[in-house]
Order: sequence, then structure tokens, then C-alpha cells
Amino acid sequence: MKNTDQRHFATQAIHAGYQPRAHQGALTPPIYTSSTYAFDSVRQGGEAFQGENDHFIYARLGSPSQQLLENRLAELEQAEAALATASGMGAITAAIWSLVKPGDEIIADLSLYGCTFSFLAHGLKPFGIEVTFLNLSDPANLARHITNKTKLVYSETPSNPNMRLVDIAALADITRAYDCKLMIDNTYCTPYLQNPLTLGADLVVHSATKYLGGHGDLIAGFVAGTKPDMDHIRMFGLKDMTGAVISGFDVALLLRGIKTLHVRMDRHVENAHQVAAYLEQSKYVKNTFYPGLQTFAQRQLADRQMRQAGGMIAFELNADRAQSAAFVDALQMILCAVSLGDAETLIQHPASMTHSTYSEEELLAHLISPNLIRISVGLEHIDDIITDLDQAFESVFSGTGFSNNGLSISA
Ligand code: 4LM
Repeated sequence: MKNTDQRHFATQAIHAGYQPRAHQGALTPPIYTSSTYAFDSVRQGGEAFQGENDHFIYARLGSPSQQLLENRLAELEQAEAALATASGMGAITAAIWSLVKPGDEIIADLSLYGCTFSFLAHGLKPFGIEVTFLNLSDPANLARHITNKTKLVYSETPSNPNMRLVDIAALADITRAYDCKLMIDNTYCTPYLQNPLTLGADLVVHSATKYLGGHGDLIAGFVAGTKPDMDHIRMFGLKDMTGAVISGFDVALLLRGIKTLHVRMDRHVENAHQVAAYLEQSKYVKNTFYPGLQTFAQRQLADRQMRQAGGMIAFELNADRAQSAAFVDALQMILCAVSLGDAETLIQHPASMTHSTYSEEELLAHLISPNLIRISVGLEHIDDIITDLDQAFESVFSGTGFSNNGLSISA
């Protein structure tokens, strides 16, 4: 995999956009904490506000730290430009506020991170923006529904929490015929495993809090796409609508995390393959959803679109909701926590936690099983991860018999 300037991903993750020689040899980029930037004259300041020079103005509009991060992220996503934000939700909301107006329609996939769903389903509604949720795993559903009113098509792939994929190239073939942008949340894959823009998407959005940061010590996000789109989102969605600007300190943590993304991701994937294989053969598990399994319903699409299957797995037990919760509670090393992509293996129950923004009826209608468990496979030794899963299964289910009345909703 090569990037736009023909260097490999691993090299760009470490070097892109930064020359120590230009910073007194400092290997690690300086952190700019300044909130404001001084001008030589009113004239120079005025020109900066008109976009007639490149002078920094005020940190809500950008800083040298943010600019370095954005250049590196754009390189990794093979985008013309990127815009870093204070959180993934900051990136999603800044971009969407900038792209739609009252009377427009957004078409979104059924299964989305809980707060993204809440923003689309409840946040935008009072502002006269129509949001229609469709199963975009079948592109024909989009082709049937899209009209000139549709200005944005939005999806995750794989989706949080149930691992459904959408065919990015097939969706782009449909949106291209309209004045409509395709925006893909690439958080689960990271730019190392999938590049939606090269498959035809117009915008890609990330929670950088996850694999990109990789150490559970920051909240950040970014959006990437064309330079005109990024300029517009920066000067409207970020500057005026959300103010969700990233701090210089978080830029530094994120740049540090990104340097090892490819190494960490390879191990996340290696461990996840083994955990998925273990879960699939377990008598306590009814369904395992992982793009790397031969039994994964969209395996061909995964092979075509993703470089590797990723570090996230969803599964359903042969058990009801209370027994599923008891299993999570019985884990000793694996932590019950939301978020993902950290060194620690994290497990959670979406219906109670990340996706509690969906009502019980909405969970069913949006193909999210109330019994689903989500695991973010970490970087611990694989034997210790599986030993912990094993002891939790045995302590909760062995000898007690286990019921088979769990709900199962397959993608
Ligand atoms: C979680 N997720 O799932 P910030 N897009 C996707 C996400 O998973 C998330 C965001 C955006 C979880 C957080 C608690 C696919 C977040 C939002 O949290 O605003 O950086 O990203 O556990």
C-alpha cells in the first residue's frame, strides 16, 4: 500500500509533513498552545481574515500543531485535505452542519454508533432536516430511495456495533449521479485497513479517540476530503457551529499514537482472528460477527474493500440478556468499558451502553440485537485473552445449563 507521494503507509505515519531540521532538530514536533497569533499590521490581519495570506489567526481556526496533524492524516487517508477536531462527534457534527440545510434529506444506514444515531434521528429533526434510515448493505435500497432532495448519504463500515458492511464503491456509483455526497465513518478500520475516498466516497470521518490515538488517553476526531469541502467545514461547521477544536496537547498525543498505528493494528487483527475463531467454536456462542471468518455473511465484500478484518468482534450468546450481562461481569482481566482500539481488551453490552440512545423498538428495527456483546480485542497476549473468556463462560454457564431463548438478529 503506497500513499500519494509513493512512500509506504508506515513511513508516512511517522514522517509525513514534518522536518526536524525546520524545528531546530526536534525529533518530536513542538506543541503550539497559543490561542491567538500576532500580526505585523492591521493590513496583514485583515488579509488573513480574508484568506489572502496563510497567517495563523486564532486557534479555533487552526494552529501549527493542528496543521501538521491534518497534513499527516490527509496523507494517510489519501485525501486532498483533512480537518482535525476535538472528538469524533465534533468531526461528524461539524461536517454535517456544513453540508445540509432545512428541506434537505440525509439517508443513513440502519446501524450507527449511538450518538451519531441520536444526532441524526433527534438532533437534526427540529431544524427541518429529514433523515431516512435504510439498510445500505443492499445498495438497491439507496437507488430506490435517493432523490434530488438527498444531499448526504452516511454510513459506517463495519458498523458499530453489529459489524455490517456497506459496499462503498457501489454506493458512490449511485450518489455520483446526484448533487449528493457520500460520507463514510472509517473509525473501525482506520486508514491503515481501508480508504473510503479511493473507493469513491466524498468525505471520510473518524473518531481518532480509538485506534489512531490507541492508548485511551485522548478524545479527538477528523474529517477528510477535498480542500474546498475542508475549508468550508473549517470556516463554518467548526469555527461557527460547533467550536470543536482540538488542543495542541491532544495533537501531540495523537501524533505519537499514529506513529505505531500499523504495528498495533497488525497485532489487533492477529489477536481478533484468534478470538473470533475461539468464539465461533464455543458451545455458549450462537453467532460471531467478524469479517475475517469464512462464515461472515459479507466475506467477499470484506476481502474486496478492507485490507484486513480489523480488531472488533460482535457476538451473541446462547443466553438471555441477564445471562449475557453475567458473562461480561465474570471477566477478570478484560475490562467492561465503552470505546475501542486501546491496548486493553474492552467489552461492553451495546443495548445498555453505547447504543442505549436507541429505544428497544429502534434496536430491533435497526438490526441491533439486544443481546449483542461487543469486544475490542486488545494487545495483551492472546492466551491470556482467551483464558479470561474461557473462565467467564465456565463460571457463568457450566453446570447450570444455559437457555437458548436469546434473540438473534443477523445482518
Ligand atoms: C464506542 N464510539 O463505540 P468520539 N464514530 C464511531 C464511534 O464508534 C464513535 C464515534 C464516532 C464509542 C465511544 C464511547 C464509529 C465512538 C464518536 O467519542 O466523539 O471521539 O467519537 O464505544
